[in-house]
Amino acid sequence: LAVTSVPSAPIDGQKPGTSGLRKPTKTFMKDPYLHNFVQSTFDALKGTGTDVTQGTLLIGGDGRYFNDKAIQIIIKIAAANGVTRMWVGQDGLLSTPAASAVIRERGPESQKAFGCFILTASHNPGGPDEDFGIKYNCENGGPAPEKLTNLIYENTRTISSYKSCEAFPEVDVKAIGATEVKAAGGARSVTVDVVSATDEHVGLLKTIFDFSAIKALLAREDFSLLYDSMHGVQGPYAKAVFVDELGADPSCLSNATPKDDFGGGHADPNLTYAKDLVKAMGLTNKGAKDPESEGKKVPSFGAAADGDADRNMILGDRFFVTPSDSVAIIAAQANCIPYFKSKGGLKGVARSMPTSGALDLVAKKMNINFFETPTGWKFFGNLMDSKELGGQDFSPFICGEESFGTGSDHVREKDGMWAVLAWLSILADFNKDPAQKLVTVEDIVRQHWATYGRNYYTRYDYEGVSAESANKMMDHMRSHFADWTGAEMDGFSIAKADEFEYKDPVDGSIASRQGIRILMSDGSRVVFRLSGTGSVGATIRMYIEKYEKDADKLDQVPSEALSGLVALGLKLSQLRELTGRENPTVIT
Ligand code: VG1
Ligand code: CO
Repeated sequence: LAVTSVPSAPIDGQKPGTSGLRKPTKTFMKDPYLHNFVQSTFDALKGTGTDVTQGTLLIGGDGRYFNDKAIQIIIKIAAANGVTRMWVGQDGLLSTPAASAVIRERGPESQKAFGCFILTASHNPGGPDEDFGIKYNCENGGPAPEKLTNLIYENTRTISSYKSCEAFPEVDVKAIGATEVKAAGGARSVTVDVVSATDEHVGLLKTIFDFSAIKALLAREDFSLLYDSMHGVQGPYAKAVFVDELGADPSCLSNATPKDDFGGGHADPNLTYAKDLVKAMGLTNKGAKDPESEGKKVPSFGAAADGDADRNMILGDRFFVTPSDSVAIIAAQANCIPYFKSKGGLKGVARSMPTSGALDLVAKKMNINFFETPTGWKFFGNLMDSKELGGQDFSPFICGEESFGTGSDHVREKDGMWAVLAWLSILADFNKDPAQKLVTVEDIVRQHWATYGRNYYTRYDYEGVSAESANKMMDHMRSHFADWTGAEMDGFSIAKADEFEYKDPVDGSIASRQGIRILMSDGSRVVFRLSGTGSVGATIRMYIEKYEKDADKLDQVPSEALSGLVALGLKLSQLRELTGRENPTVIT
């Protein structure tokens, strides 16, 4: 356990974004890129009073290329920084929600995890020529707050050396069990324990949902399921939940073996990238019924996860559920889930600003607490922990984002498996009587629209734009807020144009420049943001929403219902002129 202090120097651009630091894998593989970031995190933890010699450090990742090597590097640096106990997910794996669950659930008080390094670039592709990433989660199981990530970044700009126990033996992450290394003279010992990647998470889910009710649904003759893990980390969890716990046939799982390049695919569960699943469910990549599926039998329920398994896509038989609708429907039906029912019903909900207002309508009707936060899961954590932080109790709590992220306060991350089990619970509740015709995903969504109205929604992503032109476009809009506010344009009346700023109601911190909003007087919106998860250049996101209450207008094709607003957004932003990009890379 001899500690070496290895000279180092600052490397530019190590600022964590929406969810951790993501860069090309090759950048991460070049020493001391990872070392600097990990050491800077330890220095930031010491600076904020976390005693890393107590408790446990958790380490795991989504299995992408360099996952295995990165783990060994982190173990050596952690041991040198005084960490005495580490847990590593078996095979080096931990999904993002499972990491959150392990931090919160595993071990006696004296061993509880103080934090976790999760090795993932989430939905970004993996492999030697793609992306790698790292994020740090705190003892509440949630992503490090901006306070901490800013401090980590400051440290990366002044670092002059990192510490490492270079002689620490390679840990075999395949086999469950502990490796203990004693310092010469026995003054100190460090234990690295390879632990199950799935036990805590699956155990926690079993306390939330009625597994026997879901089992009964899966046993129905007229019900079938297809779950696509997209070769990300979800495979082992999907097997543990659906096959081992719920007794489903393994054939309902596709791409369930984690691969370090996600099988060459783009492990992002949306209509464009989850194309095999979308096709199998009888849909086109625009979410419309695929004429080729006419007369064919397709599964009643389909779902997919991203690389680190915190995202989810929900599909019915030839039917796409938008993520914004999904979170609203789960909230409206929360009492189908024992976790919420047993706590006296849902008490609070939140969505990120660009997510549609469908959830707002549910909160209003249920008369519960509602919050609109900036993009990224870290902002939900304070609301969930409000009571512990001396504020109000908003638990039980549900939140979601338009980017296929949904979850609750059972952990402090979005949780792809949770969302799927939530939908299966709702379906199970609607289909208790095996003699009755199956109530489908589509039936449930249409019923929701009939009650609340429909929030037509779409997101246009322009990937790989130059940072300069993207910033120019944002600045161009900023300079026009005043003349747009109150203007009538192309049949729309603009009530307000501004830039979203969030004051955290729990700790009072302010997050500014969180997206440009052009709000119409009828409640429709066009929102612009620059992505904080890319690894090179800039990605522009344009979010479009239109609310429709008229019962005769609930069945429009979204792209048609939204075309006027899309045109207005492109015109006002001058996106085409300023970036030279005619069409988006992805539409979700
Ligand atoms: C994107 C999504 C955001 C999500 C984030 C992390 O961020 O828009 O809603 O929380 O990814 O998800 P951005 O800054 O690129 O828009 V994940 O599954 O990549 O951790
Ligand atoms: Co993810």
